[in-house]
Amino acid sequence: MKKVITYGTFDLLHTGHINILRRAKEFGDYLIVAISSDQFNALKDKKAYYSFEQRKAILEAIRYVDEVIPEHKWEQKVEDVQNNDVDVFVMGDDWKGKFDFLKDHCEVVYLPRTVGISTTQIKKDLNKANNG
Ligand code: C2G
Repeated sequence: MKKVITYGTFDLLHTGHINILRRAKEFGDYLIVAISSDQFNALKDKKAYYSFEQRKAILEAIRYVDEVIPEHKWEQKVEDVQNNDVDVFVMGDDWKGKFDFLKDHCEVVYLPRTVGISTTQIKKDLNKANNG
């Protein structure tokens, strides 16, 4: 069984997230998603609208996702790849090059981001709509 892993916050789920999850799954048979804990989001200077538990439940409902694990720190990727026998690591290309150290342990793939959508933009648009 070919196993794929990807990481992210996946807050306010949108088609950009769905696109990368669908394409990541195409690289294997089993997709693990490591989603950022609320504490780790703080390290990324991100405040998710949905809690970790909510984001985990939402991701587990997606047909492309086979397993959801927590992401607590930047440094856990090598052990995640080893402990889960991962063959392919996939991330959006806004991260291009940042995780090449994983090439010693698995295939590393950066996929083009979906243009024109982001959680940050959704929040901005909603604030504008509500505040006139
Ligand atoms: N993404 C995408 N297209 C978008 C928005 C996001 O392809 N329009 C991808 C990102 O490139 C990333 C994944 O969706 O691969 C999740 O995005 P975020 O939730 O913003 O994750 P991020 O904050 O980049 O966290 O250790 C890695 C970090 O946890 C990644």
